[in-house]
Amino acid sequence: MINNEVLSIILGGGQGSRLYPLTADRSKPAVPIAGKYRLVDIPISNCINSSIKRMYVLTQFNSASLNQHIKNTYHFSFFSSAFVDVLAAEQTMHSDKWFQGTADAVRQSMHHFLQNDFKYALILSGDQLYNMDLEDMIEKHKKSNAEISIATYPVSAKDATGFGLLKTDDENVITSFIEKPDSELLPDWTSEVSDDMKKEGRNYLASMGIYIFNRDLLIELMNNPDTIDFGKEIIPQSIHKHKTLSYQYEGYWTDIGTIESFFEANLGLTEDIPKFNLYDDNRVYTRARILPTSKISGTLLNKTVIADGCIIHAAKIEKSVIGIRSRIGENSTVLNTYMMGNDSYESLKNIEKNKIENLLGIGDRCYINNCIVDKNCRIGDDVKIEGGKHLKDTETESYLIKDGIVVIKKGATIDKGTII
Ligand code: ADQ
Ligand code: ADP
Repeated sequence: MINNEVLSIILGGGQGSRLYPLTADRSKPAVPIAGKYRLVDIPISNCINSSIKRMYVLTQFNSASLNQHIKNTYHFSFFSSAFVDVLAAEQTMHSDKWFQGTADAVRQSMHHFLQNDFKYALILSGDQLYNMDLEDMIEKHKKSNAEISIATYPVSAKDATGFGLLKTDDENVITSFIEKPDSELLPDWTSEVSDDMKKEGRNYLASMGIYIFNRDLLIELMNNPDTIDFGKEIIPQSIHKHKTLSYQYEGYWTDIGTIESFFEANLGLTEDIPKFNLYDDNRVYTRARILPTSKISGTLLNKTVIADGCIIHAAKIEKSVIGIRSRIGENSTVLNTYMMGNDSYESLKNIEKNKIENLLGIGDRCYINNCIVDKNCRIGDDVKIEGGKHLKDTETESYLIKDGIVVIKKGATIDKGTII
């Protein structure tokens, strides 16, 4: 079934500087997550699971991998009106600039959206991990005759300053809003929340950056070229003029826009019952690859998820996510690590012919802890990487250290015997 009233707009990211170096040469929506998916699969799957099947993904630059991924994954029936289209910032007669902010991204792409018939525009963020029934949000929006709806989430004081905060009346209509307030303003911004949330100390209602706008209102708001951002301008300027509903959500939801939160979200998948549960009827879609099963020998595995097509001889892997086509050599130990995997295999013939010394993947006798290994890396034998808070933020040609997490850059070679 397709909801023909709704058009979905997925904000695929600005310059992606917070996720650097994962975004050094790919756009943010194309960043690999959970061993076999891409970031953009999360909002797209939420839409598909909610019968919303017309989607635009707005991205600052077009990477071949993003287009390829979308083209190869989301091919709907020839007879269906469903589509997923990528719109990259483009030079037009009216504008030669990159998207300046979230509202500007929507404004610059309005001419594409308006080619479609829709009543409601659903605006989603591309860097959040969650599983939400968006159809229910749309139903509540329609029922209450709102012009705007914002999905909201109770957060604690510690997290509150990182979000847009709001207050509502008894009917969940938003009465005030402030974008990322300074901590001295916080005491004024608590909200009435459920008993469960109170118990967890989550007394502030945060915007999840997920919006519904009625079509005509969106057109009107986008006609004002001075507004750059939804959180900074559009929402605070609109709430007193247009009925804006809060749609409160209390399930699992997390931002994955920074290296630290991205790392935590990935490792979170190794819990016995992960907060973001992929083992559920609500599917997360991704490209169907034809890969062999994973082959594991002599390895002690604990709290580890392993994608398809891996060849593993490690001694031990714990609390780690091992992505597609990963190779890990003998007597190696891998702890608290997200290894994205490889785009292709190295054939035995090639290895011999080219006398390749550092093979794709992790070599023999390595020790890797607190690490993100981007795709196609070559970590030589006897490499020791001990990430952790004792390490200072720094960057070299082949890796970056941020918040104690060592990120091996895409395609980098770490020579045998290196110690980090
Ligand atoms: P932030 O997440 O800080 O706050 P922002 O950086 O504007 O907001 O990003 C929102 C989404 O839009 C992200 O997915 C981002 O990647 C994407 N984005 C940013 N700039 C873009 C651009 N130029 N082109 C395309 N996409 C872009 C927002 C709200 C807060 C709210 C939080 C919830 O402003 O009120 O609390 O989201 O996470
Ligand atoms: P990433 O953003 O994950 O680093 P890239 O853009 O570097 O991905 O693409 C990964 C590699 O996989 C590229 O060499 C690309 O050509 C290849 N690739 C991805 N999808 C396909 C596909 N459907 N068919 C053939 N090659 C593909």
